[in-house]
Amino acid sequence: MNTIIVTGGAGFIGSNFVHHVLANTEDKVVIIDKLTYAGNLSNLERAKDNPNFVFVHADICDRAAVDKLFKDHSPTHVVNFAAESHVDRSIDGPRPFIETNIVGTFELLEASRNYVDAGAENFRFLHVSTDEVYGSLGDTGLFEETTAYDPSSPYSASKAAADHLCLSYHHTFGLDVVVTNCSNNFGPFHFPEKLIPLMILNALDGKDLPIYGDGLNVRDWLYVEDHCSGILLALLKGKAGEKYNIGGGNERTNIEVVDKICELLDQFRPADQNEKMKALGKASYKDLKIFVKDRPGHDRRYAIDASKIEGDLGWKAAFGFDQGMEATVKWFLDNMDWCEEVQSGNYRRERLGLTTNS
Ligand code: NAD
Ligand code: TDX
Repeated sequence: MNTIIVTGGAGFIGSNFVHHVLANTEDKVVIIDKLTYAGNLSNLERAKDNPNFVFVHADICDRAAVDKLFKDHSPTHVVNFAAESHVDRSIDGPRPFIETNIVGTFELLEASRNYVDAGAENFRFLHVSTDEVYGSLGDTGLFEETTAYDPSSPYSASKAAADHLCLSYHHTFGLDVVVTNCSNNFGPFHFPEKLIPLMILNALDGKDLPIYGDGLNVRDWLYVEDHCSGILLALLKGKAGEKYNIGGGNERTNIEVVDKICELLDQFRPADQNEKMKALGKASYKDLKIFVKDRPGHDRRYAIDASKIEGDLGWKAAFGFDQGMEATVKWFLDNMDWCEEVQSGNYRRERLGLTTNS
């Protein structure tokens, strides 16, 4: 049986990964999470009585806490999700991105190196990263594992730095490290600052659906469950020192994504059954779309070539875009209590990430 330390396990993808591991393996998961605005224990409610589940409230930058975690649980694996993850927030305030994404990853790597030096065997460190490290594509081409890094935002620059640090620990110290770079995820427990959940919740409230710039920026969307299966496969079967790109081949413009959400809401919660829409006199959620000032430094297009993880490890996405979107919209409609709860801090779906000169 493996013992997997999952950093950031109370966030969006981390919590989905915890549920995926508990449902598909006999392994034990030990979560370390600082519970920032993006971390919510309610994401883990379903797992809390599982004997293979342990939660530790701590910061990955706190080396003493990380060392204690290794000592207490003797992990076979670490999967590092913990991060500041929102590009717009990295424009408003980059410092926490440097601290958690770079320094926090460094502390985890140092703790791992000492742990292995002290005699731990068959230990692996998997770092969860993003396609944003590769920068922006033009109209054609795909990101491959060998594509040069060219990050645009403080967020993607901090993730790029962490990726380099992780792989340097493999090359220099022989630590067993794997890095995965995934495209945009969506699904249950997605924090409502991000495009898809923000649009679902604003639409249901009869609020504007703010599309940045001309709305033609392209993202390659992947249902979160498919990302989790890719990470688990890379963790158990990937080759040390390798990078694996993960993506669904679902390129969509932001306008297409928002239109899809509106179509699903028009079907599942028609405007004439929504008091807020009735009060506005609007017949379709599409009537709420507005174009707003663009994100500073907005990357135009991301698209992943996932042929390496497909060919070498046999990974395949199980969910198509439409299928994943339907499941996601239904999940949000069925979990409005969760939506209320995670927004009970000081975030009210306001516009983030505009610089003074933008
Ligand atoms: P998220 O913001 O929803 O969750 C981040 C989690 O990390 C939260 O639970 C938070 O409390 C925790 N955390 C933050 N700082 C911490 C610290 N110092 N110590 C311990 N815990 C801390 O993020 P997400 O969308 O679930 O992303 C998870 C990882 O996947 C990130 O590394 C992100 O870069 C990467 N990623 C995300 C996407 C995406 O579409 N969301 C795509 C590719 C890669
Ligand atoms: O209100 C909005 N309007 C809008 O047009 C928001 C919040 C976003 N957008 C646009 C910006 C992007 O082109 O939608 C697209 C997606 O935006 P985000 O949801 O903020 O995601 P993105 O910036 O693409 O980054 C996401 O995918 C890669 C995650 O947040 C990262 O953590 C991950 O690394």
